[in-house]
Amino acid sequence: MLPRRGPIGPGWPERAETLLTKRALITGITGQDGSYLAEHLHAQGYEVWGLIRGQANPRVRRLRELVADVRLVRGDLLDQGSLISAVERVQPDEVYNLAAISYVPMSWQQAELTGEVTGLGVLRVLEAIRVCSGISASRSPAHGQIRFYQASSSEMFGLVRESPQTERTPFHPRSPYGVAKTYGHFLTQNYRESYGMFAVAGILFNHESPRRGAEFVSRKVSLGVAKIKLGYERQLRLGNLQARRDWGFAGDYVRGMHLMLGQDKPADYVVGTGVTHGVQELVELAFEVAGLDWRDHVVCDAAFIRPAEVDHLCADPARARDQLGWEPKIGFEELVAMMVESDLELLSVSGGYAEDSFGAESW
Ligand code: NDP
Ligand code: GDR
Repeated sequence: MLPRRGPIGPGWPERAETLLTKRALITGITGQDGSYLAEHLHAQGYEVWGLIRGQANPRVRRLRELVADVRLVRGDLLDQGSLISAVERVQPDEVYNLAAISYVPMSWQQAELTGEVTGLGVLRVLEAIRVCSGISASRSPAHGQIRFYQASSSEMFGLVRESPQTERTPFHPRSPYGVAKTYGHFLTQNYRESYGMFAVAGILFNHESPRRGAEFVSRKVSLGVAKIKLGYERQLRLGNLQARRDWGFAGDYVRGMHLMLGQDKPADYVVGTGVTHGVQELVELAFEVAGLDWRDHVVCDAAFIRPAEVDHLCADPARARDQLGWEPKIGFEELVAMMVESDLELLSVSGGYAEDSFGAESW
């Protein structure tokens, strides 16, 4: 590894003995992707740090159970100073910005907060890196600069202009979340072009796992199926069953993030499977895995219909495949079965308790 360009603040000399170990700082470490990425980087020999917010964040305990070796630093995407302190403290080689308000329906209810965290939060992380690295319009980064990954989203395509979607497909976001992600995406490109920073955006399509938040449709369905199968519930209330998504496994997608930061030149990449399925197909399959018929249990509820829907997403991951050598390993059927089986086991052990605190009537 190339020597660091430092100094960026107090603590730099202490790093001399650890210069051969790469250090990653992950924002959003308590989320689905954060834990998978931490595991992956750890397996690659990285020292992994996670940014956590709040006084007593209950998700930290779960993170510790999943990834014991992660080191934690406090910070919030709403607080510029805290991000500068975190970058100074960790002195990372790579920063993965996964933190966001990521639940699309919530972005209509809390549009301003979504803009602040999911949109302006990207600016604050980039600024923390720029300031700590001493980069300015007249002073460009040297070798060993901090590399930055932004978690961009297929939601930016929204009302799609073409299918499948590539890195060149124009954006038409359909929610405050999609708009905020589009801002973060362009800003990442802008910092690359303005300051010569190694800043890349991965345009990731939907990816799921047993660690997925209970509010997203795949996990809501796998938990719902498990509750019905075990006799805790009789019904599952859902919104638009006609929407189509390109679903993959989160564990596969974090490999793509890491590969992007390992390239010689920074570029943006679409990451998805290239195969699309309907929400109804997901539902049918999930019930089938548990030996149930979805028609006996699923109720369509207008409360879950969005003000503006993204009807159809399908990735063209050719650039990721050709330039990164990235390919998904887990297919749709295997993913759905994995999630249902995991939730059956979870609820059997927990006596029906899961972290889906939203309740059936709410977004
Ligand atoms: P999650 O919703 O599971 O995790 C979001 C993370 O953001 C949590 O760790 C949360 O921490 C953190 N966070 C929220 N607000 C703040 C804040 N103000 N300051 C610091 N941290 C904050 O998301 P995923 O893991 O599923 O996704 C990771 C990223 O990838 C997100 O940016 C998402 O928008 C994007 N993405 C996800 C896709 C997917 O299919 N999963 C597809 C495309 C993009 P806390 O525990 O404190 O709430
Ligand atoms: P999405 O994921 O909005 O694509 O964003 P989500 O799983 O929430 O919705 C997918 C599709 O399912 C339809 N749907 C329902 N969705 C939810 N959550 N609950 C329901 O009851 C329900 N019924 C039908 C939705 O209308 C939608 O069409 C996810 C997030 O991870 C984002 O952060 C990420 O950027 C994108 O994926 C890519």
